[in-house]
Amino acid sequence: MSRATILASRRLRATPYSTRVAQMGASGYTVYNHMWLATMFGGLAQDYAHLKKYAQIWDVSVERQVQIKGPDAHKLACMISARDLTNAKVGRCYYAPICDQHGKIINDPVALRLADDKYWFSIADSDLLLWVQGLALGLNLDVDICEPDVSPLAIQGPMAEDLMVDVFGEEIRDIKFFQFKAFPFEGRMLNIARSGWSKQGGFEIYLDDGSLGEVLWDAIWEKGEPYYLRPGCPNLIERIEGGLLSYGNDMNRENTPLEIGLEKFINLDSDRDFIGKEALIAQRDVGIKKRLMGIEMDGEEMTPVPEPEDVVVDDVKVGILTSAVFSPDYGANIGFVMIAIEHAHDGAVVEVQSAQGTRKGVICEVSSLWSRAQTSE
Ligand code: THG
Repeated sequence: MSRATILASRRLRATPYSTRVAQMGASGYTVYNHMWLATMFGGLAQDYAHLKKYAQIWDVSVERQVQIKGPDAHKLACMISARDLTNAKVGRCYYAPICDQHGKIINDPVALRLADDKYWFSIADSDLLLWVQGLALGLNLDVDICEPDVSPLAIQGPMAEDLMVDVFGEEIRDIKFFQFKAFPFEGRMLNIARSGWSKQGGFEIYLDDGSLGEVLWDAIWEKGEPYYLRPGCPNLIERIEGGLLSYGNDMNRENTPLEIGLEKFINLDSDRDFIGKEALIAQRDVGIKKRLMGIEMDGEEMTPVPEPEDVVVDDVKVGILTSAVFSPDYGANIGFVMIAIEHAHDGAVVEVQSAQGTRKGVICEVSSLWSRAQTSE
């Protein structure tokens, strides 16, 4: 890989917290929704160990909101979402994969219902705004669609709740997982959800005024000491252990939700219609040909894979490794593979032909990576 750096420009958008992230020592970045996203501070393993014990503050502004507002907002939200939002409640979040007419995933956002006639789709890394605006225009729907000035700030880790209580008050404890409530801050009401892209627990604060970015960051930072607060970011090791899938890495426009194990979020048997439904029913009827699975690999400690690597059985390529890294708590290299259905079962043995050497791999369910990472601690 090249060691050259990325040159900053207006096209690569800064966030309301970018100055703090830089001051506090981000040591690596990626680009996500045309924005800077830190990937590392002290190092992947150090950030990971800290995240699993204390509290971290994450600039996740890259989780941009596609706002749909107006008389047809609910209708459009239901149409685009493979998750059934028919009875979506105000104040709740829903993991809501979005498919095209072929059932292929365009994005896998978290949907928030803010009001009867207002949704935010908190998106992964693809330009969902264009798809939603195009549909509204083509279908002549009475909605207003935009990317509002909303930049989530996440507080994650086992000590996140106590820290949030110190900043926003005891009522923070009443927020249930994947629900949100509004809290006053600097004369505004900010939506705060119990959610976030880690399995350590925590909150996401949807700041809706970018000019308050540093004020919000500093207000939390000042209360952070008892909780060993440090800056952080979505962590590769922790999210693989936790089975959190990354759009663009573990799935993309070539995959359907059935292939990546999201069928539990999608009801294909109800009357309701949504884009991609027929294609998904057809795929379910013939059966999927490949599936996303977990994998444990032996050999030297792996560093992140920049390219998908071949997964081979008897010299025949049967899949690709989509993400991988060494996990200290698991005590092995772990990752995800998109693998032919014949091999997509617990205990299947494969060979991974990695740029970091050929190694043996054993397939498992995505969810079983988590349990093993707990028990070996
Ligand atoms: N928070 C917000 N927006 C986001 C993300 C987020 N946008 C991009 C990306 N992350 C979307 N992908 C996911 C994937 C999984 C989850 C959240 C966002 C997640 N899943 C829970 C789990 O797997 O345990 C449960 C989901 C459920 O029960 O509905 O949290 O992180 N704002």
